This record gives sequence, C-alpha cells and structure tokens, in this order.
Amino acid sequence: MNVTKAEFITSVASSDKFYKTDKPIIAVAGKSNVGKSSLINMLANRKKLAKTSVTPGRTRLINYFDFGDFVLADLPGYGYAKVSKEEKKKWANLLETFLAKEKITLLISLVDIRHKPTEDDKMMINYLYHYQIPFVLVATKADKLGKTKIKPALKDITTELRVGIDDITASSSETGLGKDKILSLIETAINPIEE
Ligand SMILES: Nc1nc2c(ncn2[C@@H]2O[C@H](COP(=O)(O)OP(=O)(O)O)[C@@H](O)[C@H]2O)c(=O)[nH]1
Ligand SMILES: [Mg+2]
Repeated sequence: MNVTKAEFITSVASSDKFYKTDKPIIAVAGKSNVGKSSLINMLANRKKLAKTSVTPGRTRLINYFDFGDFVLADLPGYGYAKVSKEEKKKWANLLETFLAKEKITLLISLVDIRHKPTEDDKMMINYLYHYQIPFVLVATKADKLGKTKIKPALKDITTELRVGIDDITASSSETGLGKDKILSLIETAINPIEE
C-alpha cells in the first residue's frame, strides 16, 4: 500500500470527544518513548507529522491522523513513572475506554526490541484479547541491535508475551526496516478477503 495522504486531524483528551469516522481505525499503542510518533512519521513519509520527543510522557492525548484509506490513532503512552497518580489514572482511563468502546480495525502494539516486555506491555496484550481487538506487535529501534541479535530478541519478546513468532515485526524509524511489512498488515486488515 502506498500512503498518498497523511494529515493531522485532531487531538482529544476525553472519551466523550473520540473522533467519529466511517474509515477503519488503525491504533498505535505502547509505552512512552517506545517510538510511536516516529513509527507514524515513518509510515507517513513525513519527518514531523507526529511530534517525537526526547522527554518521554508528553503524549497525553489521542492524536488522530487521516491517512486517506484509514484513520490512524496515536494512543497515549503508558508506563511513564514521573507523573502524579492522578494523572496516570486519567491516561489509563482514556486508553482503556478507547479500547473498550471504539471499533479498532487493527492495533499496532509497540515494544522496544532491546527490552524485556514490562507488566504494562503484558496488560496491554491482555486488554487486546479481552476486548477481542485484532493486533500485531512491532518491536521498535531494531537499528540499535546487531543484525544477528534481532531474531533471538523477537523470540524472547513473543515468548514473554505468549504470542506467536509470526505476530511480531521488527522495525526501525532510522532505517525504514519494517515499513512495507507494517503497511501491508494494515492493508490486509482494512481489506479483508470476503468469504
Ligand atoms: N535509534 C532509534 N531511535 C528511535 C526509533 N524510534 C524512536 N526513536 C527515538 O526514541 C525517542 C522517542 O521516540 P517517539 O517516537 O517520540 O516515542 P513515543 O513517545 O512512543 O511517541 C526519540 O528520541 C526518537 O528519536 C528507532 O527506530 N531507532
Ligand atoms: Mg509520541
């Protein structure tokens, strides 16, 4: 699939303002700083469509982007330690309400390829099963690992999260690794083969 259009639509901070659309929704989730905004920019062929940050935890909102054939929702990053309990609760609530209420065609769940998945990552996968949301895992920042270390790292992550090895893709917003694969997964999700 070629992305011909990618435009920011809106940011929302509360569940009564979720963006309504007839287009399929592709959501991107993962802990703060895992590379959500960078991945979105990579898919869009744009450097600054989604703001990336050196300081983690700044994306407290759901940011929506129009990709032409689908709407992409950048979900609030979870697992950021340096905010108040109150604020954490608010984000968790927004995220869970989104998962529970919105019709999500595919959720792209991001984990850092260099790290063991966190309890928050596990909880996210549990939510996805619970709400029966189709998902794929993407292991980000693969450029930070030597080539021979990528496969074993993917194996470790899938084992830890109890998903199949075919359900994970390595990516790098630095080199473009994984971009075509992710776009083709999105395409398959939005154009299911009719029976
Ligand atoms: N080397 C490398 N750095 C990355 C990659 N993806 C994101 N980063 C860096 O990780 C930091 C957080 O990225 P960002 O996209 O803002 O993460 P978000 O909080 O999940 O949206 C930034 O400094 C990015 O430049 C990647 O694939 N490779
Ligand atoms: Mg971000």
